[in-house]
Amino acid sequence: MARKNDTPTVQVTASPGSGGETHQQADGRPHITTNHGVRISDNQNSLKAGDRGPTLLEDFVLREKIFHFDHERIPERIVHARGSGAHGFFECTVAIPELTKASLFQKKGERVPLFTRFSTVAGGAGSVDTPRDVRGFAVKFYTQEGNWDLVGNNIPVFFIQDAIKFPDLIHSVKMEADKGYPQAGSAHDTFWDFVSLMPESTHMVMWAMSDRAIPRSLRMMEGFGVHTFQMINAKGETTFVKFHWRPKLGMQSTCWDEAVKIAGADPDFHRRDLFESIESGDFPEWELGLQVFDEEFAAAQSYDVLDATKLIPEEVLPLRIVGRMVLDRNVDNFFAETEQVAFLPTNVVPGIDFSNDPLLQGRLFSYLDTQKSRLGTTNFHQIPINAPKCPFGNFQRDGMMQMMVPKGRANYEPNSLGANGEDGGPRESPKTGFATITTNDDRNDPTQKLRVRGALFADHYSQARLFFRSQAPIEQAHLASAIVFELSKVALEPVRLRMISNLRNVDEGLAKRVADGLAMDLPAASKPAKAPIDMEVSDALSIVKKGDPAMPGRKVAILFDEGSDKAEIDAVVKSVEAAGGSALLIAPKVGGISVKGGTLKADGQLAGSPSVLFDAVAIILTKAAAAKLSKEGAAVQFVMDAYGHVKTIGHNTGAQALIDKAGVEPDEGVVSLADFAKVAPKRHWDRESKVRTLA
Ligand code: HDE
Repeated sequence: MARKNDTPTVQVTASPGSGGETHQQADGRPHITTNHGVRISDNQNSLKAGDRGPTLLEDFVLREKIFHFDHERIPERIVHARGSGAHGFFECTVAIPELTKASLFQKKGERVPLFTRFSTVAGGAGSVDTPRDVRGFAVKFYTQEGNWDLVGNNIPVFFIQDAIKFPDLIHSVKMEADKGYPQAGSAHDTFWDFVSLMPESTHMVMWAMSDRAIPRSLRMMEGFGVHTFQMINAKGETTFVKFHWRPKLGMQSTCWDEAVKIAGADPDFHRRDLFESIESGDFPEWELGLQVFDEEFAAAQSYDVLDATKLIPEEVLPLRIVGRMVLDRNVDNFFAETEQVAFLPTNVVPGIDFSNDPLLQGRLFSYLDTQKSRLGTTNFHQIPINAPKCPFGNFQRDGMMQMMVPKGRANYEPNSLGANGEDGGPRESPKTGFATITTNDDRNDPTQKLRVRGALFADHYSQARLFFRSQAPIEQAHLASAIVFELSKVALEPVRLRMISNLRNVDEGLAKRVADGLAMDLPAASKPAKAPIDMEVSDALSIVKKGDPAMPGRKVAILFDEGSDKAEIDAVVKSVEAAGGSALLIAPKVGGISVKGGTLKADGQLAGSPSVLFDAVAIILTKAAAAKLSKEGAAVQFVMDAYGHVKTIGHNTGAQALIDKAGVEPDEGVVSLADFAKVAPKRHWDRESKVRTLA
């Protein structure tokens, strides 16, 4: 269930056993093993049939090694594929409880761990570090209230205003679809074609063609959340905010000629620079600044603050520096951490919220989706780099690569298993949980974002009552009996009681029948959120009231044996088929059986063709055969079941002994062969009270 994500340690070569000397070689080095822990004696030679023979399929060591290698790659990010990341921390330098209740901003000096990934946008994972391009600037804060991902860029605006244009923008900037080039660059037809047709891109093009797009170092770039976000404090007061990262080292760019030459001299220029500076203890650092404003300010600007192609000049709205980010630890493993880190703009914590920026709104869909495609499983949040460092747990279960082993049976909510001494699992936190800011971004717009249902949705019982009351008496009895049966299987007594309490709001009689059926006292009725009303009974809700079933599509069994009259059998077959049903012959033996008037083969053998497989049965026997079958369990059961299941039973006079043995009492459903086809598909419900007790 809830679990803490301890710092992950990945042992590449050690046996994953209990550790200790037995799992180490004499020189202290771990044994190399297969993925399943078996020590490998020879990691140099595959198993062959003779020293020059073919490699053997039996060589599981070789096969596992190559198999795993074959699957080492995962899909690269559709954008921002080339990136470099590092661990670090965020420190609050100015507490801002008046703006936000987010835990990481509550106390000066408080730190939270984080992971930051910088990236280019257009190039593939193996492309160079210094093309002219926007740089991604994505930060995952592992706060005590869950992960907050601030997934920004090094440029404060964007090319497009609405997420629906993003696939077009990216298709146009990436290598051209037919040629497969250029790699990692916007200097080509399709990109400029697109932006020339999209005037809203013009502002971003200014930035993208500026020296900001050829940074000297990842450590010397500004970062921006780009969109307008919202903050909410403990009193419920909200404010708009834009996020800015300011590098301690100041900003610096390369010359274009330099960038081009660096691409050849050191394609990993930025990755190396970041790694080496952290390795040498020269930790890159940024200040976090906020532009905070209200609706009045927003309304007074000449542009819309929800438009991601616009910025708010600092001179108009200065930054408030509230914290610092320090990157002080390189990754241990590029793939496990930098490649598998999955940023989600939807990762916000209580105190931080979105705005209606249509670009941001689209991003809220995209990232979760893409991580499933990239990392292959909805459980990507369990990968150590993505897992929260605070306790987390819910009722989401299973899926590929499930790493958690939840105990108990509570995998749904609400549940009352806790009252039974079981682990009922986690519950929602109305006070401290994330709650969406309800006001619309345009505070004059009365529309609210609410997790609610309309008032009339609170009527949960009127139509349950309508359904029950519209049923025929026999159907009501079946329904009550079904509930009695199901609840008799429920071992938790409070659950049975609660259910009966609820049933009292449906129909008092039903509740009483169920309570009687379980031999329980009738509990008080539960209090409905909205009192039920009595609706006009609807016959259309009843199966029985819709009338008797017709023959088409129904199956009829004709039980016969040696000596039966073929003419009688043929007549029943004919009448059933004429009415649209199908007739199947059932006998103790399936091969040729001599009957009066010929030989007949059966479609089914009696023991393997019980009457439950048919809608009605006809029994055509000689007296002698009926006497014989009266001692045959399968035959007696055949008739007994047909009777007990209130089916039509047609029979000739010869069959009477078997009919009697099965305890069949005469009623309108026990008929002569002449009348059989007319009533065959019908169930004779009046009989039911004679054969079983109903609630
Ligand atoms: Fe992204 N973006 N984006 N983006 N973005 C991705 O998610 C997307 C946008 C940004 O280091 C993808 O995990 C849409 C703006 C960064 O792992 C994908 C839209 C900004 C990163 C995606 C945008 C960004 C991504 C690809 C238009 C700056 C790399 C792989 C609505 C504020 C994060 C992935 C990392 C990555 C979608 C626009 C920044 C496909 C649909 C604006 C820094 O989900």
